[in-house]
Amino acid sequence: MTQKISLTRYLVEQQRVDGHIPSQLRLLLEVVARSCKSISQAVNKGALGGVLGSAGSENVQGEVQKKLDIIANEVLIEANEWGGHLAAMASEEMDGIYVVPNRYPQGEYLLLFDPLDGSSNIDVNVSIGTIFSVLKMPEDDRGVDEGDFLQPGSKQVAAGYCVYGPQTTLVLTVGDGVAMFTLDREQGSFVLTRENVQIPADTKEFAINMSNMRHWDAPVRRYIDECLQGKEGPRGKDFNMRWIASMVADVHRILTRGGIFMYPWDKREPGKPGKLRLMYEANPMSWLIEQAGGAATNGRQRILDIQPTQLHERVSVILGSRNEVERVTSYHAQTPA
Ligand code: P6P
Repeated sequence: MTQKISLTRYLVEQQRVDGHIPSQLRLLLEVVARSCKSISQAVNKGALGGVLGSAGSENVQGEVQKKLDIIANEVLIEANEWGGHLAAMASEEMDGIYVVPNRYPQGEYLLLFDPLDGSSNIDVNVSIGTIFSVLKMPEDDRGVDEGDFLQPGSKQVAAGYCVYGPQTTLVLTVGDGVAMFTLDREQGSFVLTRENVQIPADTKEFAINMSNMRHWDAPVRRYIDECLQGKEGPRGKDFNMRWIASMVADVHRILTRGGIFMYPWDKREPGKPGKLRLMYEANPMSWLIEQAGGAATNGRQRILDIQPTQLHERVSVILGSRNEVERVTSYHAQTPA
């Protein structure tokens, strides 16, 4: 029987063999994984745990907060603030950064997260997830502030998500490929179930919210129109469509079997570059996708090269199977910005 490799053993071996993970980063990732286990348990209780429905408040994005959004955020803050590995945290659910209180030692890492992505799906029992990104504090000795977080996605030292679906699966990269760990509820530990994940360069499956079609820019309209024409059209093959309205679940499908995910700019709110957030949704997901051989752009630029100017800034996202993302990006290049 093949031996089960736990997340802890995987991280220790990455630290020992590849020197890839300093001990403080290993500690951080284990604490995040433990937090995801706690969030999974809260999510799985559903109505029995009195955790469904809205909390009656709004987040910085002006979105109604679900009770589980707040619970997940609190779990991540409380689990990570005392360990000495972090200087500060940032969350979709908090307006400003959360600096580790003086009563705890400060570390050299910055943790960013969307504590519960896809929360509109909570009450209808559809997969949701936690997305996280890890940066290092810039090398200088002054105190931590929001500006320290404003680093391009290429500076991430770790990124991942945990999807709370039929299985609870943690997906992680530290820059040496993508590994997947499934929660063994009997043992209470994450077990390695896939490593060196690779996305097929081509696909027949696209993910986009089709109800926004009339609002899209021409390059996106062209790409989707060609997919919809199927075998008889310029692509010469039929396409399938999926849209779970939970980025974690859509990205997990793409990492598992390929595909292209698109949340492009649209003219409903022309002043906004897109709906999804750069720092704690697009950047971690884009790194995972690239580490698995895929591509991720905003239509015109590699997402990981974008220099952020605001903590909660939004971005247009096109990611997944490399040849498809390059096709959509080429259509944008043929159209003046
Ligand atoms: P729409 C969830 O709220 C989210 O941020 C992503 O997880 C998801 O891909 C997208 O928004 C869904 O947006 O407009 O289709 O509801």
